[in-house]
Amino acid sequence: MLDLTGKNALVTGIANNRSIAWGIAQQLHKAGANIGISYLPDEKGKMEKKVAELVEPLNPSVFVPLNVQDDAQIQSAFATVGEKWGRIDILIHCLAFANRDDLTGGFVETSRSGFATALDISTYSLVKLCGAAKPLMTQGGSIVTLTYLGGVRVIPNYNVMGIAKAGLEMSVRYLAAELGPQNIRVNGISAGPIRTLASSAVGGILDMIHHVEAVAPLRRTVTQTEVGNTAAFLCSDLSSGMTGQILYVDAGYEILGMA
Ligand code: 0WE
Repeated sequence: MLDLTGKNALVTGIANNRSIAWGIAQQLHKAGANIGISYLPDEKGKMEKKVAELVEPLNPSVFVPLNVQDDAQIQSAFATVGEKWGRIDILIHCLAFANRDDLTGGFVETSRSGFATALDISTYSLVKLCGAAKPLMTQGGSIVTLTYLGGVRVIPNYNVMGIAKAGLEMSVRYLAAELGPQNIRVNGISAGPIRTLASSAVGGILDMIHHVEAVAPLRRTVTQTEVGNTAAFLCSDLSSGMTGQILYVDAGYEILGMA
């Protein structure tokens, strides 16, 4: 059975109770994992307070600030993990960002700095976090990241995030190949559209959700809990033979060639 007892799991990317990372953290906790949480710090400490209150029921034994654009924060976060846990077994990467004006209008208008920002936060961060986690994954491990269909097909307005997700999915394969000999598995979940803080800021997201509800094989969207259960599977021994894969949790939408 799905059992994560005795496993130490660091979950990144929780912003509020709609975050996919929150759905994942809850399912890992339910399966018995020891939970660590990172949050994106702000000047006023509002995020720290908000995320701390939200995750309290999971009794996190690690709670660290982590802005992935800051190498010192990455080093410090994993130093804390090393001190508190001695070892990490599970890393959940649920991070993405592009400038809002790069998620609308012409892709050819994408600025050099906007392109770099999107790939730094959304793509390079996985590589960097894997590098930081590797010396602490002394008994093997499982790393799971979140991706989207816009990384393999054209989705209107996803633009530079599509390039970031394409790079992320290829990073999953290179990381899986490199870390496999240490029994560290790296996989991705390609989730269908879900209403979250990130997606709600996107114009037309409701129309996209209604489209999925109308045409996806299961005639609905997916929930954070369903993504969380797939993540728990990928972190458990039930998936011990799998690495380098992208699993679609999208109510079947990806198989369609025409609605
Ligand atoms: O990966 C994502 C969200 C990515 C995202 C969203 C935002 C909105 C607010 C990254 N950066 C930002 N920056 C902001 O300032 N998704 C899969 C959700 C999503 O985003 C879209 C989508 C879907 C679906 C953007 C355009 C079109 C569809």
